[in-house]
Amino acid sequence: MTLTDPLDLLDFDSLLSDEERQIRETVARFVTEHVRPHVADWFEEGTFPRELAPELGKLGVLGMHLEGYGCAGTSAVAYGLACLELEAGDSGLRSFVSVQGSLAMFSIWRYGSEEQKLQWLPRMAAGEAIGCFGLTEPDFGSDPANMRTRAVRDGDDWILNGSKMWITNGSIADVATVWARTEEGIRGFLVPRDTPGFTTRTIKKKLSLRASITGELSLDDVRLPASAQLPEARGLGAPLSCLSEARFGIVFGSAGAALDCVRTAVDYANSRVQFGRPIAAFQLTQQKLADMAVDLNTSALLALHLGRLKDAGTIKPHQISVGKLNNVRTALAIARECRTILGGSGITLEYSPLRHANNLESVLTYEGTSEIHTLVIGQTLTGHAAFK
Ligand code: TGC
Ligand code: FAD
Repeated sequence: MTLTDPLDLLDFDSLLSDEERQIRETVARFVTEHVRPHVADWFEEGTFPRELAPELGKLGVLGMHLEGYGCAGTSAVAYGLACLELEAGDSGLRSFVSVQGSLAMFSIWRYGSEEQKLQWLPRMAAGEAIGCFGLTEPDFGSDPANMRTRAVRDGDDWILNGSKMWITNGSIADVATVWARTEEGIRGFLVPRDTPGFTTRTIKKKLSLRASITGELSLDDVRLPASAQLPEARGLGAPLSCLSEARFGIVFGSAGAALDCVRTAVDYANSRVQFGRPIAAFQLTQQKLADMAVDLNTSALLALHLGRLKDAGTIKPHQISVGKLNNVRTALAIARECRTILGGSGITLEYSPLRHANNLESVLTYEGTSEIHTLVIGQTLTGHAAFK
C-alpha cells in the first residue's frame, strides 16, 4: 500500500527521490507479504513473533538511519517512509522497529563506547539481538526526571536497584538500555538479559498494541562492570534525545495507520450496497472520506516537512512535538471514523480500522502523551513550562 493512488490528492509521491520511493515500496511489499496475512492473529493472540526480527534485519530497517556497524545509513525521510509502511501494517510492528533502532540502538550508537557499539550494533541491525529502552517507571511516566531507579558505585562496579514499567520488547530483549539516577545525575547502562538480579515480566490483558510485547523490568542489586555504563550519556537530555528519534518515526508511522484505515474504508464503501446504492454514493459517506483524505494528506506533508528539516540537521524538539501531536490524534480520529463506515463489520479483526484505533490509543500515550506535547508547544509559545 503506497500513497500512489487516488488518496494521494496532493501528489506527495512527486516530492520523494527515486531512492525514497524505492525504499517505501520495498517495505510496503514486505508488509503485504509477511505481516498483513497474519497480523489479526498476532493481535488476537497478544503476541509479536520473534522470528520476524531477523526478517526485519534482512529488510534493513533496524537502525536503518544510523551510520556504520551494519546499519544502512539512510536519510531521515527514508526511515520515516519505512515507519509509515510498517505502521500501515500495525503500530506494534512499527513499535518494534522504533524501539530497536531509535531507542535501544540509537542510545548505544550515540552514547556508547566503541566496545559497546561493536558488541551490540551489528547483531541488533541483523535482528539477531533484540534491545529495549527502560525509562518509564511505575510511579514516573511523564516525569522521568524524578525516576527512582538508582545506580550506586561499588569499587569499579555499579549496583542498580529499581523497576521500569511499560517497556516495549522488555521481556524478550537480549539487552536493555536502563536509565538510572546516580550521585552525578541520570546515567544510562546496558543490562544484558542474563545478568543476576535482572528479571522481566510480560504485561498481559492489554486492549491496545496487542501485536507487541510490553514488559516490566526489575533490577534487584544488579551488579554491572564500569564498562556497562554509556560513557557519553550525561543527564536527562540523553534519554530525551533518544525519544526525539523515536517520536520522529511516529510522525510518519501514524500517517501510515491512517492511510490503511482510509483505504480500507474507501474499498468497503464502494462495495457495500444499502438502499440499492453503494454507501460510497451517499453524500454523508463522501464527506467523511473527503475530510479524512484532507487530514491524511496534511499529515503526510507535515511528516515530510519534518523529515526534510531532520535531514538538514535543523529540526528542534518542539517541531517533533507538533508532528507527533497532530499526526497521532488525526490518525486516531480517522481510524474511529473509518470504523463507522464499516458498520458492524468494523468491529471484527477482519478489517483493520478498529485494530489501528485501539493501537493508536497507546501511540497517543507513549513517547510523550498528547498533553505533554501540547505543553511542550505551549512552552515554546509562551516561555512558561506548565508541566513543572
Ligand atoms: P527539561 O528540563 O525540559 O529537559 C532536560 C534536558 O533535556 C533536554 N531536552 C531534550 N533533548 C533532546 N530532545 C528532547 N526532546 C528534549 N527535551 C528536553 C533539555 O534541553 C534539557 O537539557 P539540559 O542540557 O538543559 O539539561 O526536562 P523536564 O524534566 O522539565 O521534562 C520535560 C518533559 C516533560 C518534556 C520531558 O520529561 C518529557 O518529554 N516527558 C515525557 C516522557 C516520555 O516521553 N517518555 C517516553 C518513554 S519511552 C517510550 O514511551 C517508548 S514507546 C516506544 C514504542 O513502543 O514505539
Ligand atoms: P502519567 O505520566 O501518569 O500520565 C497520566 C495522565 O496525566 C496523562 O493523560 C498525562 O498526559 C497526564 N499528565 C501527566 N503530567 C501532566 C502535566 N504536567 N500536565 C497535564 N497533564 C499531565 N516507556 C519506556 O520507557 N519504554 C518503552 O519501551 C515504553 N513502551 C510503551 C509501550 C506501551 C504499549 C505503553 C502504553 C507505554 C510505553 N511506555 C514506554 C511508557 C510511556 O512512555 C508512558 O506510558 C507515558 O510516558 C505516560 O506515562 P504514564 O503512563 O506513567 O502516565
